[in-house]
Formats: sequence, C-alpha cells, structure tokens
Amino acid sequence: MALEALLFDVDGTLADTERDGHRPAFNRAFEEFGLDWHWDAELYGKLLAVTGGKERIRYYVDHFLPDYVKPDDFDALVTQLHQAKTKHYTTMLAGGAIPVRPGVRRLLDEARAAGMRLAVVTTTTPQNVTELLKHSLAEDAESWFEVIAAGDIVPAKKPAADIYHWAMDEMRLSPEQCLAFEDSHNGLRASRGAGVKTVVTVNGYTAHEQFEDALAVLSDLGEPDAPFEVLQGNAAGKAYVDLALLRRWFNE
Ligand code: XBP
Ligand code: MG
Repeated sequence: MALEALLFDVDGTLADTERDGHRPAFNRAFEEFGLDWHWDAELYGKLLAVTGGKERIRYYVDHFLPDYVKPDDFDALVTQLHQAKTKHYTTMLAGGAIPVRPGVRRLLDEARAAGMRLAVVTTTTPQNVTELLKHSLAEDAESWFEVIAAGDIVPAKKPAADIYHWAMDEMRLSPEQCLAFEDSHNGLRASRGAGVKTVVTVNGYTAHEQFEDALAVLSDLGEPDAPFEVLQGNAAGKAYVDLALLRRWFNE
C-alpha cells in the first residue's frame, strides 16, 4: 500500500519538551501548592517511565514518597496540580521557549507540499499541543494536521496503542497506510502495537532505550547542513529524512 499519512508524537519528537519544559512546569505547580516536591533532571528521567502528567504525579507519590499520607481529596489535588502545571507549561510555550527539533519544519513543509495527510498522536494535554504548534512552528500550524489525538481522549495512554487506533479511525486509514514518528520506547510500543511502521528520533532521556522494532533510529531528522546520526537501520547514505527516504523505509 502507498504511504498516505505521517503521524507525529509531540513530546520529545516534535520538540524536546520534557527536561526544560514539562519538568519545570511541574515544579512550579508544586511550589504554588506549598509542596516541597522537586523533580530534578535525573529523577524526572525515572518518572518518564509513566506517560501522562496526572499519571506521573500519582506514580511519584506512590513510588518515591513512602511517608506521604494522601489527603481525602487527593484526586482533586492531582487534578488541580495538573491544571496549574498546564498553565505554567503553556505560558512557557507562549514565550517561544521551546523550538521544534532539527528537520521537523523542513519535513512538514515537504509533506504538506506533497499532499501527505498529517496527524498528531500524543498523550499530552490538547492545550499543550495547540500552544506548541502555534508558537514553535507557525500561527496556523494546528490547521496543518487533520487530526490532533491528545490527552484523555482515550483512557489508556501510551504505551497502549489506543490513541493510534483512535487517530486512524478518525482518518479512515489503516496502519498499512501510515508512518509514525516517536522518540521513546513507550511511544514505539504504542505505534507498533497499532501496527504502524515507525521512525525513532531519540533525545537525552531516551537514547539508551531499546527500539528493536523501528524502521530506523536516528539522533534527529537531520538537515542538509546538519546530518543526523544513524543509531540503527540503513539510511542509504542520506543526511536527513525526507519523503524519499521515508518511502524507501516504508516499502522495505
Ligand atoms: C508525553 C508525556 C506527557 C508529558 C506531560 O508522552 O508523557 O505526559 O510529559 O504532558 P508521549 P501532560 O511523548 O509518549 O506522548 O502533563 O499534559 O500529561
Ligand atoms: Mg514522546
């Protein structure tokens, strides 16, 4: 089957958002609520085992705070903390704090010019996607994507495949017509679980992870003057990911 659509993860894939974006936003929310919780860069790497911000807060409390006694309204506290975190994070994005990763804008431009269908498939909160696209890509970038599958749309977040199934159902596409971009083992489990061939671009938190099932594992999408590093797979001597290389991998 021909390649019809590109499905993009957001955090870690479109932009390097975790360490200097989501993490400080969580910490600001904790401070705002008078909590002495602080997630340093190393601890945050461990917490990334769990996707979803609310889920990550619960995981932290359950696994890293043995003496913490949950208040009766703990569920409400998690919700409020996460709302505050989203406010801090989107404020950072509105200030243009987080650029897109190398090659992202170039590949999106080429894909749009070629009439490729595009979607976002992520566990992050929808507002975060809107703000990132608007301030880090272009004012109208949200309209480039036919579907934005995000957040609590499906109850089971990545590594569950549900969000990929949801996006492809919306687009009336089968997995054999799509190619996904992910940055993490959890993301790859989700895309491959839905049967979608996947290119991985790693970042500082995920470079050590296992990606047996990827078409290729790269440092980033690369640019003509800043080639990617190939960590796994065969890039046929190319320096950057373009549609020709994607089709080559897709048809392998
Ligand atoms: C992204 C996430 C998200 C963000 C936080 O995973 O795990 O939880 O860290 O976003 P993926 P929210 O890239 O695999 O989609 O706080 O909005 O949940
Ligand atoms: Mg990701």
